[in-house]
Amino acid sequence: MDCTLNENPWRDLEEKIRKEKPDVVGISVICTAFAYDGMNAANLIKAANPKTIVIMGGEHPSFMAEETLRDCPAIDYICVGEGEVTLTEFLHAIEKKEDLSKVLGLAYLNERGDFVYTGDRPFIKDLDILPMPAYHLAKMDHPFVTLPSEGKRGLVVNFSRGCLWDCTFCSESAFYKKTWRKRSPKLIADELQLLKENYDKDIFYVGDNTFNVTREQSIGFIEEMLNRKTNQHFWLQSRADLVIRDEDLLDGFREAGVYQFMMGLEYHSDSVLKDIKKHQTVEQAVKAMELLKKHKLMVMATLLIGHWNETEKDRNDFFKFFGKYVDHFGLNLITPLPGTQLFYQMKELGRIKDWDYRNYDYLHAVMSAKEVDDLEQLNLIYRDIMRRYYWRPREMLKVLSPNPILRHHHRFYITKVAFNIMMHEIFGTPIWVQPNYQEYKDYLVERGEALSEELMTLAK
Ligand code: B12
Ligand code: SF4
Repeated sequence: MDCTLNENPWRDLEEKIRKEKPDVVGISVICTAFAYDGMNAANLIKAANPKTIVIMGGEHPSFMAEETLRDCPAIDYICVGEGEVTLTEFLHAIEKKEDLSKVLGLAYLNERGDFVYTGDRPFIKDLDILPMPAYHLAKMDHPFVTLPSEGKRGLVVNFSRGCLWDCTFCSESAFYKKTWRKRSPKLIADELQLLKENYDKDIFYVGDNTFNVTREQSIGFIEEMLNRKTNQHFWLQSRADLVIRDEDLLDGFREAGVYQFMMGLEYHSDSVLKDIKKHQTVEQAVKAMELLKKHKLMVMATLLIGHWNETEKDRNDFFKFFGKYVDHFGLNLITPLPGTQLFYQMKELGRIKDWDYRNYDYLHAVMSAKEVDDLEQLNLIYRDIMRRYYWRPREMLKVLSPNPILRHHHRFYITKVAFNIMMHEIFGTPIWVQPNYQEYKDYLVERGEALSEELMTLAK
């Protein structure tokens, strides 16, 4: 059950638990920003059926296992790391009433309240042993499952895990301990073909952190897609240095259906890139952007502002630099996600000013910068850059672009994002809230639960 797609996120979950009385429920927390909602879900499940065993997984609970278990007693176990084998062994052990301390990758509090970690679960060596995702169980045509591309509903797919680099802010690299594994191109193509034939899906955001770590993988993908002729379209993620290395493959990528590369270019100065251990230079960023344009591929850059030494001049230069090159502007505020090197560095330096994990979504400042101590001021700076970017005549004209992807993307961002920011600033309306979103405390009120003010604050 993807609760983010429920018409009534909490009520539908509670009704399902009451009706089905499951022995075990697994909760997935894919983002730190969702940590409290995961905990709220655990509380609700226990309230609806106290006998249900709750196990939680995902990056955030893996990194913060003890804190999460102590903050939320409704969570019985945490799966630390990759889930498939651990969950299977866990369920067998529960069924046979075996000793759970023998199941690697589990964290829990024992009867005395001590934190227990059973040890690292080795990564699955060959991702090809995993079956095809159970798409028939998912709400494939739900209106919120959407990416603004060609006016059609896209889908996120995932064909590899991890990354070989170690950027200080990256939770993925920390979670997969700087390793990279992938599905074979044949299985990737089988999955894409199934998505085309059974669900009419032909536009994808490939969630792999770094798609073309090896040339062999890229060549295999290109060949498979050219052979299958499924006429599907992809937006891939990569690094500037790998795009440069694979220049000879860029036409092949385009012919295989790739329309855009998203690269983590982060900033326009080598000193910041060095500081965040990007292992990449501004010169490489420019070259990669030029090559992509030369080969008629769109450029999306994910960018980070809010660095400690950043000045107003830096931000203006940043805006000018990236405003010149990119088709899609992925602006983020640098965030010390738990588990990352940045988190431990910033914690030690005392620079983290906001510990409310709901704000750890790259869209809210949680650390101050040397010249801007006030987080709200940094949030305003962020929104101002976004608004300035999209309100430029050059960007506005993209809503009429002959390129359907660019046209739809910009229509979406200008009407939904830039307009939303403007309304927020004038009338204080909320920004980017999915229509069905309900805060847990509002659900508790709806349910008729009178909580004390103190508990209400805790019910994040
Ligand atoms: C798909 C995706 C999305 C989709 C989510 C759709 C959905 N409803 O699932 C969309 C596009 C909506 C999205 C949005 C956002 N995302 Co996103 N997204 C991803 C992406 C690309 C893939 C996630 C995934 O499915 N991975 C594959 C599975 C196999 O890996 P996994 O989730 O880690 O799960 C494994 C283990 O963790 C464990 N496990 C996980 N859950 C459980 C549960 C149990 C019970 C058990 C036993 C084990 C277990 O087992 C799994 C298999 O081994 C990741 C990047 C990535 N490559 O992982 C980013 C990522 C998760 N997203 C991220 C972020 C920040 C966001 C946003 C906040 C961005 C924003 N500013 O808006 C929003 C959040 C909005 C939201 N509503 O969730 C970050 C999270 C970083 C962090 N640590 O907080 C990631 C890691 C990308 C990144 N590097 O920045 N995202
Ligand atoms: S290159 Fe991207 S995925 Fe790899 S460690 Fe850096 S930020 Fe993470």
